[in-house]
Amino acid sequence: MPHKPKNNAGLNASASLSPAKAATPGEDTSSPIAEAITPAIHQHTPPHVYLDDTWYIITASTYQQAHYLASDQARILVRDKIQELIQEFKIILKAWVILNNHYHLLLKTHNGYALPRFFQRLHGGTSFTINGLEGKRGRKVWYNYWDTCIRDERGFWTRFNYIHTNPIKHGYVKNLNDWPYSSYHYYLRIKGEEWLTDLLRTYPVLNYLEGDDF
Ligand code: NI
Repeated sequence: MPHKPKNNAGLNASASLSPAKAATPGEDTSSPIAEAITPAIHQHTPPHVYLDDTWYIITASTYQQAHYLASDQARILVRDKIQELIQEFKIILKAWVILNNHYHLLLKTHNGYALPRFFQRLHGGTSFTINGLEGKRGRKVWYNYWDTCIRDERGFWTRFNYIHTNPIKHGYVKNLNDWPYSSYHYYLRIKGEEWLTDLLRTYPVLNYLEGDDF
């Protein structure tokens, strides 16, 4: 599997996180942050609602929530494919985490209609190899994905924290440091632990945010 240490931790986050933008949560003036607080809605069924230049949290699940991403190989494959495609689709990725049977992305796109194609490519491009790792050709790997539009600063940073604390929520680890497949390490490196801890304190994660399973 191709390793890309240069961008590993943050995937393409370096492109989206200039120090000035990150210094204060929500100072990213290029994002259309509205005042209205919209309750988090976990859409279990399509249609997806696409808006341009909008932040989304995306949750994508394996088929029947099977643990097809339980190996390092599979997780690295998905991570690297995400990295490749966000560049191709010019998506700004702010946070990500890959678990054993799903992943979460916090992203912004200038063209919401590109998202279905993005996930088609991501899932299509990884299914074959994941099945190959286990000698299971033709098996359905991915189920679906859900997008939730983020409309305010609190919603944004709560999702940011939600993603990074997800390995704890799912019982994989007790310490955020111990799960390598997220952007947590990237921010730990470039922003430091105090910055991350402060965000967690300011924007605590509500467990019901994206549903119990995810
Ligand atoms: Ni999750």
